[in-house]
Amino acid sequence: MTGLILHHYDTSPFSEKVRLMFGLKGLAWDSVQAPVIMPKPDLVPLTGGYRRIPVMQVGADIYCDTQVILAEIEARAPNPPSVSGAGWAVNFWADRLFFGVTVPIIFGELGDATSREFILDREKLSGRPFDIAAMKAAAGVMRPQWRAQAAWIEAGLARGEWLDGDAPGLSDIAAYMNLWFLARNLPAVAYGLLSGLPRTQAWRDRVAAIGHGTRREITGAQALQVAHDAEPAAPPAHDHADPQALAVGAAVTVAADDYGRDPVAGTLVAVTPDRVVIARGTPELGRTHIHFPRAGYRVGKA
Ligand SMILES: N[C@@H](CCC(=O)N[C@@H](CS)C(=O)NCC(=O)O)C(=O)O
Repeated sequence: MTGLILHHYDTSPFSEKVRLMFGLKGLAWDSVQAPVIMPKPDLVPLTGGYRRIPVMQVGADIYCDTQVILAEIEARAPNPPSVSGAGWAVNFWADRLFFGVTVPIIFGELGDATSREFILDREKLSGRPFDIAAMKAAAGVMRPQWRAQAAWIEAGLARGEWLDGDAPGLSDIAAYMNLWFLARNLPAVAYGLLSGLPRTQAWRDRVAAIGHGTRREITGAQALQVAHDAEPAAPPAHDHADPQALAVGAAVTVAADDYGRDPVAGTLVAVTPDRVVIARGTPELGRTHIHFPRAGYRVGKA
């Protein structure tokens, strides 16, 4: 075991950010391939109900959402450093705004070939109809939106090879996710939308060449056994200036504020300005600590 376990699937764009971060840091990691739709019987016991992908696991510590996963990788493997300038803000833009225009472009084209099971699953995930006709109608409007945001990457590369400066980092990986997702599904559309953006085209190849580090497959059952056999690591120091005045030991729920809002219930272990950690205990796994970002998540009283 390498210690780092990633629950993911190969076609997941958010997972591609984490795989590239493993590559950037030259890390070895264990891969558990999760299903693309529910049920996810080897994942949900670890997360307490969070179903999105990817999830990172280190022993009995479970990291939900790429924001907290990437921060944890940075903390555990600080060299080479990956966070500079407005890296976290670029990451949130790429996850929400840039991704928000990439999805309708892809599913406006591919929606008719999408299985009924997938559509029903994503309707449950979003709480909204998976409206292929609306995505088709929106795709035309979204293409210039997408290209405008790709042009920001082009502008960001005017003075160097990387958005992060002299070396690749979080901004490069985050911004790249949407190019990867579009090009993997609709290569001709990506080619068209990137034409006239030569620095971005060359940068895309450089980011892809970062690779994924050293990957080894393990099973979901093995990952559950790892959690069962481990104790959670010492949590971060609790922020007593927390604006919600959350108290250690309180019964809370944590839920995403965009989609996949299933609340996860637990006992508050610590909050920091950018993270919330809750504890859960089950007969199957014993005590686990589940980590979520603050940005994009709501913490409520259980
Ligand atoms: N903000 C989350 C978003 C994750 C996300 O949207 N993941 C997609 C796959 S790329 C997902 O979970 N889709 C539903 C599923 O796989 O069940 C993150 O950064 O991790």
